[in-house]
Amino acid sequence: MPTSKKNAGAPAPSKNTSAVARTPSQNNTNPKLDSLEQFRSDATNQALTTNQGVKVSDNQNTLKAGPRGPSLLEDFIMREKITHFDHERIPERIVHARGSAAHGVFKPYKAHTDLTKAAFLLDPNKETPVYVRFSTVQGSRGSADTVRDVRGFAVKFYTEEGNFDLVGNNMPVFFIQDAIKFPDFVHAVKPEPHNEMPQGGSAHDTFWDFVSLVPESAHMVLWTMSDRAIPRSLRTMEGFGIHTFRLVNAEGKGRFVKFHWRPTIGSASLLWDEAQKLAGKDADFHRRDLWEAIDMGDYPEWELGVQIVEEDDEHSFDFDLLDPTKIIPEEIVPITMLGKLTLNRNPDNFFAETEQVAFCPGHIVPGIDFSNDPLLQGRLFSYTDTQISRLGGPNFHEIPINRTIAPMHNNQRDAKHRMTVNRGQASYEPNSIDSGWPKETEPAAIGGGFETYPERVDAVKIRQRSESFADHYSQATLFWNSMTKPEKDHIVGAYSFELSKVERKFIRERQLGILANIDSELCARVADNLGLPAPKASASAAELGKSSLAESPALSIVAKTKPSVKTRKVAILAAKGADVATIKAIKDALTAQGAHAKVVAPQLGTLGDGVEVDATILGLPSIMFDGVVVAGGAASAKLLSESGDARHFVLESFKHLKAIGAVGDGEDVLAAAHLPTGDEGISVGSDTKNVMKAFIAALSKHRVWARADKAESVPA
Ligand code: HDE
Repeated sequence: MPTSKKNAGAPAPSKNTSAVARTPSQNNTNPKLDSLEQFRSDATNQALTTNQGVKVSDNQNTLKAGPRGPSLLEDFIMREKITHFDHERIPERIVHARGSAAHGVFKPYKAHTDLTKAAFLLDPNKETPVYVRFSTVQGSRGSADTVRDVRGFAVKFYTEEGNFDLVGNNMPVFFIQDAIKFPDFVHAVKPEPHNEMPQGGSAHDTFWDFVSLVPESAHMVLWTMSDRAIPRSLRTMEGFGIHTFRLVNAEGKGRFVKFHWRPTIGSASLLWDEAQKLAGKDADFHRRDLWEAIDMGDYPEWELGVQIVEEDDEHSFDFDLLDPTKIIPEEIVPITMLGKLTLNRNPDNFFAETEQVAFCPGHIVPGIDFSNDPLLQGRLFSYTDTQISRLGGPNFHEIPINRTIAPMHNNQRDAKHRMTVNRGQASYEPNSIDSGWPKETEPAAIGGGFETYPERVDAVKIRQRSESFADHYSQATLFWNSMTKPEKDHIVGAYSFELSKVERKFIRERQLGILANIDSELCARVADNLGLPAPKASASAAELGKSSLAESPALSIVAKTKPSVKTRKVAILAAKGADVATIKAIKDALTAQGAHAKVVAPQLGTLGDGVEVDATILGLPSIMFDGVVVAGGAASAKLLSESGDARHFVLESFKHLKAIGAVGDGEDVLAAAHLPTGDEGISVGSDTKNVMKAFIAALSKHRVWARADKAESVPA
C-alpha cells in the first residue's frame, strides 16, 4: 500500500502556491459531464471573507469592550460564523446513514439495442458519469464499517437523458414483501428505543422478535447471517437491484430483468472475529480501503449484468417474479453482462457529495420501467419524501451532486433553497406568453419523452398478499444447501452469536422454529449452541414451497473465489537488523502481481538501505492485511520472537486463515508463536523467490480454508 502521493512530504502552508494540488484521480473530470464543476470552490490565494464577501481582518478574536471586557453583540463576523456552525448537521438518513462514495464512469460493452432504448446502454464508445454510494443499514453516520449488516449499493447514472438511480443492496433479496411493513422492520432492527443500543448490529431482542414473527424474512435473514454481511471490502461486494424491473426497446418490446453488479476482482468476506476487532481498531476500515484504492489508481470495477425474462415466461418459475424475497437462480437464467463500472475519483467534499446525494428508485430514464413488486412500488414514494425532510425541501435536485447533466426545464417554482433563477413570465403550461415553452416531447424510438410501459391492469382494489408469495422457505433452504462447509459453519456461528445476545428465551425458541423449516441440521446445530431442544419443521406445504434446484453454486462466495492477489494487502513483519535485501525482494514479488506491501515493525524508523518502516505492529495490526511475510535476519527474528505483539500478529493471521510466509531466520518467529509446521498456507525457506511463489499461490485463494478446524483452537 504505497502512501497517497498527496501525503508525501506535506508542504508547509504557503500564501503563494499558484495551483491547487489535485491527485491524479481527481484530474480526470470532464467538465461537460460533471454536474459539480461550476460549484467547486477553491480558496488558494483567496482572502478569507464573510458569507457576504467582506474581507476579514481578524479571525482570532471576538469583538470585545476592551481586551478583558465582555463580547459585543455587534460582532457580525463572529455571529455569522457561529450561527452557520450551529446548523452544520442535517438529519442523517433513517436507514443507510453510514456511507462512503466515489465518482466513476459506466461504459456498455456494445449497443444493447434489442434490450432497451436507454441511451447510456447504446453506445460502447460513450462513458456515462456515475456516483456510487455504499452503506450499512442499521447504524448511525459514525458507526463502524465492519458490522454484520446488509450493505447498500446505490448508483446514480448521470445519463444524457436524465438521472437513472439503481438503488440496490449487496444481497439479492429483502426482509419483507410489502412496503407497508418497512417502518416496522426498521423500528425493530434499529437500536432499541429505550436505551439506543446496540449500535450497528442486529443482535438484539427487537430485531429477532420481529423476524421470528415474520417468516417471509427467513431467506434474507439467512443471507445476513452469512459471510455476505461482512464483506472484506466494498470493492469485493456483489450488488443487486433486487426487484424485477423492465427494459423496453425502441420497438416498445418490454422484458423483465433483474440487475446484478459483479466485482471484477471477485468477492471476498471477513471472518467474524476479524470484523468485530476491526470495528474497534479501524471503524473506517471499508471507507479507508475504498479511498486508498482509488487514490492509488487501483480503480474498483464491477460488471453490470441482467437476468432477462421474456414476458411470456413471467409465470414459468416456481416463485413469483414480483416477490422481492426470491432470486432467480443463475443456473436457471444466466446473467448477460451489459457493461462495466469503474470508480476512479474520490469526492472533493464528503458532506457536499456523499451526504447530500439523494437516490430515488423512481429516477428512471426512457427504456427502463418498473414492475409491480409491492416493495418497489412503496419505495417509489418513500425516497423523494425522505429527501424533503433530510435535505430541507423539494429543491434537493438542485444540489450539485444531484443535478442532472441533461437540460432541465419545467414550471416547478420556488420553495426552500431555490437556486435556479427562472426567467420569463409564464410558469404554467399551456401558455402563450412565453410561446408555450417548455413543451412536451413525443415519445420516440430514441431521445423522446418518457413513456410508461402500457401494462394491462384490470383488477379489483384489494389489500391482499398474492398466494404466489406464500413460499417463505424453499429459497432459504436452497441458499443453505449451496454453501461450502466453512460458509455453513459461519452461518451457524452467526445465528448462535446473535441469538445468544437475545434476552428473551421465547424469541430464541421461536427463531429455532423458523430454522427448523429451513434445514434440520442448521436448526439442530444452532439449538445445541443455545442449549435448547431443536424443534421440528412446522410450516405448511405452501410456506415450505418447492425449489426446482437442489443447489445453486453461484450463491457461494468461497466456491467461486477468483484466484488473484491484485490489490491484496500484505504485511512484511520486520525489526531492527532485518535483512533489507529480502524485504525489497518480497516487496518486488508482491508489487509485480498487483498486491501491496507495508513494512510493519515494533517501532517506526529506518531499517537501513532506504527501507523505511511504514507502520507499527499496534498501528496496523494483522486484521488490516490479507497475509504476512516475516523478513529474514537473525537480530530481527530474535526481537520479533521476543515480542508478544509480533507473535500475536502471526498467530492471529493463522487464526484468520491468512497466507503466511517466512524467509530465513523469520521462520523462528513462527516457531516462537507455536504455529504448526506443514500447514498448507505457510511457506518458509531461505530462498525468497520460492517462499514468495508459494506465498502468492496461497494468498490468491484469499483464505486457507483447509486450516479452519486447526485455527479454531487458537484463542481470539
Ligand atoms: Fe431503502 N430507503 N427502502 N431499500 N435504501 C432509503 O432513502 C425504503 C429498500 C436502499 O446511499 C431511504 O435517502 C423503503 C430495498 C439504499 O443514499 C428511505 C423500503 C433496497 C439506500 C428508504 C426500502 C433499499 C436506501 C433512507 C421498503 C434494496 C441508501 C434515506 C419499501 C433494493 C441510498 C434515503 C443512499 C435508503 C426507504 C427497502 C436500498 C427512507 C420504504 C429493498 C441502498 O427513503
